[in-house]
Amino acid sequence: MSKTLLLEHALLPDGWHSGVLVGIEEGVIASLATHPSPQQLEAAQAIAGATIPGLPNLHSHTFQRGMAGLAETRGPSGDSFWTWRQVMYRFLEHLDPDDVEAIAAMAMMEMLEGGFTSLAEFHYLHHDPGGNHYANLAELALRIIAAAQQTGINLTLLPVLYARGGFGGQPVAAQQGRFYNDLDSYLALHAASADALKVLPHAKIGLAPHSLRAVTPDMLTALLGAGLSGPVHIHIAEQVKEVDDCLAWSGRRPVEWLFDHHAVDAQWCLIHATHMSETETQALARSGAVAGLCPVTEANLGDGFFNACSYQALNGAWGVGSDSNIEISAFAELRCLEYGQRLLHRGRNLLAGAEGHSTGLDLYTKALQGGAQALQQPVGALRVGARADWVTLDLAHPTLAPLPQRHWLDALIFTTDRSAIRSVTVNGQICVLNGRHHAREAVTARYTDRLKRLLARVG
Ligand code: NGQ
Ligand code: ZN
Repeated sequence: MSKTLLLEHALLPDGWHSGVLVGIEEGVIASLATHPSPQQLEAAQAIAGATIPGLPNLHSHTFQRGMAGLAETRGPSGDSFWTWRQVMYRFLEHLDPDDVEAIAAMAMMEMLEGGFTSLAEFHYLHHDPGGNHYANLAELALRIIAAAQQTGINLTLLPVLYARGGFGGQPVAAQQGRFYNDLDSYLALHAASADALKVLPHAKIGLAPHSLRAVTPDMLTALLGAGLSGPVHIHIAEQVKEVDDCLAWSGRRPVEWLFDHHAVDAQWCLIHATHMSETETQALARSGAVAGLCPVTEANLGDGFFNACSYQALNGAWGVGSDSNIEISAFAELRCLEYGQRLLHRGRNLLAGAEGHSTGLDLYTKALQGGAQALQQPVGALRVGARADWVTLDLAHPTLAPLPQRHWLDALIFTTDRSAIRSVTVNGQICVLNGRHHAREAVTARYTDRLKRLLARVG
């Protein structure tokens, strides 16, 4: 199916243009003209407003959307990332495949409504609450895929290897049984997931050792040598305790350890990388790998601040992810990243590339590039050959209407006003109009029903 659209304003790789003619074929941008001729314009459908590429969401565990609000009650002492993780593990004691699918659809729908058009799902929940394999090893991957199919988000699926409970090869705890595979069952799971993914013509598969805590060095080497293609994502150096444990185990810090033992390159995405020395920051920036920042979740979990100013000065690649999905908003992630640096360094406009640059536009541009690289999909730019994935802003909205073009992204990101989104298009199809996803009613009704029943079981 092909069509031709005339975008009133469009953010192209070299900046804003007005009156851009876009030809779409099979959901892909097949042609793009910044100065169309009158004949070219004849058959075009006019799209009012300002169109920007949809942001790739490079890191998420969709099921955690279901526990939003359940981990914000003060515990007996020392609430932390690790006590949050205990709450998360308890939540998982009752989650069944229908719940997983309903929650994933809800999260993906909210991602689309919040400006994310593609997603890397870091999928580590594989087995039933007793740790037993489902009849189909990839049952829960299938549920993630079904949710992507229902909502229309472009998916990169990252089946996760989780085989150990801590540094030094500690066995997984009972509560981690739902995540556990040895390398052989992981490879079988990966193959079954790749097979299931065929229903989504645009999807991509990658691989993900959960963290240096959750695999042994030998396993990591074997996994990387197993002939699987696609991006490699790993959680790393998110918490100070994790850095300390890694030092106690190996004498090296996590990022340092990884670079000592593996050829980290542009295929890689290091999730969080919060606690890095200057040397590690330089190594990561030089490697071409993407830093997968999840600023809203990192704030919620009390992780710390990413070394963004040094990293940016070294021109390191980065993108953003919604991780725990406590709040789902492309704009909020970028705002939170910049605000973290402002609070830390007591400055302003810290992640703008140079004098005169818009902070919002520079943040958005970097996150588009890093996100597309981390997903290994042709997304994140309005250019020929890329997917027709974009967000169209309402220029009659009071947040944008009074402003000249150069301030639009600043207004959007720093107000995080998603009501300025008029529509969201994925693979050339509108899936969100006037703030509402086309399946919103069905998705929210099922989510609410499943969650009520689940919470009655959790108690
Ligand atoms: C996760 N989340 O896998 O969901 C982790 C917590 C862990 C974040 N790191 C569990 N934000 O790292 O062991
Ligand atoms: Zn994560």
